[in-house]
Amino acid sequence: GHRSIVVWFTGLSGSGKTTIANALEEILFERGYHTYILDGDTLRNGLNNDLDFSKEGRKENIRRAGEVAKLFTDAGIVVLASFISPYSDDRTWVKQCVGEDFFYEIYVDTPLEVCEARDPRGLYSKARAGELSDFTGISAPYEEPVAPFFIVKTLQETPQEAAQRLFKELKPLLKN
Ligand code: GGZ
Repeated sequence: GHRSIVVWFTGLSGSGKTTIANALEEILFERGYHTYILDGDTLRNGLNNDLDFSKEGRKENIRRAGEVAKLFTDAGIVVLASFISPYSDDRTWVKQCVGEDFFYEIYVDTPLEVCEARDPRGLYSKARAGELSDFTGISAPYEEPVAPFFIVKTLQETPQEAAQRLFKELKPLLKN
């Protein structure tokens, strides 16, 4: 068996959170760890489809995500959570919810200009055109993590390299 922790990816839309979480899941799966991916986009299509992108909507989104993450760790599963989670106090809330020793914050630090240039779903251009309100980085804030466990500079390494480097850091923490 292994310890179950929450690996919490935070960063802008299009920063690469989901891609890195998926790459990490592959590494963990190959080594026999039990994992579950919790993703903002997925949760917002189901459990959280009643929530908007206001500060309050995001707070409730993150609160529920934190509670769900806790349930999975109780079940012995390593949770890989990807949420923009732009507000420090919401992230701190999750840390308290799952327990400080079980919460590892990963900052996917990709500059806004790069996310906007990638714009995989055309959301930035919609936000710039005023068709999407409260868009993180454009018309809503992103509060950078002050002391993240791990930082990924996506311009300096591939998602696979980042996931490998992250796995090396996490490995000792996953031991019982
Ligand atoms: C930010 C938005 C917005 C607004 C839709 N602001 O990159 P994506 O497209 O595929 O994933 C993003 C997702 C963000 O959901 P989260 O649950 O992670 O956000 S938060 O933690 O802040 O609650 C993005 C899409 O939803 N999206 N409108 N206005 N992202």
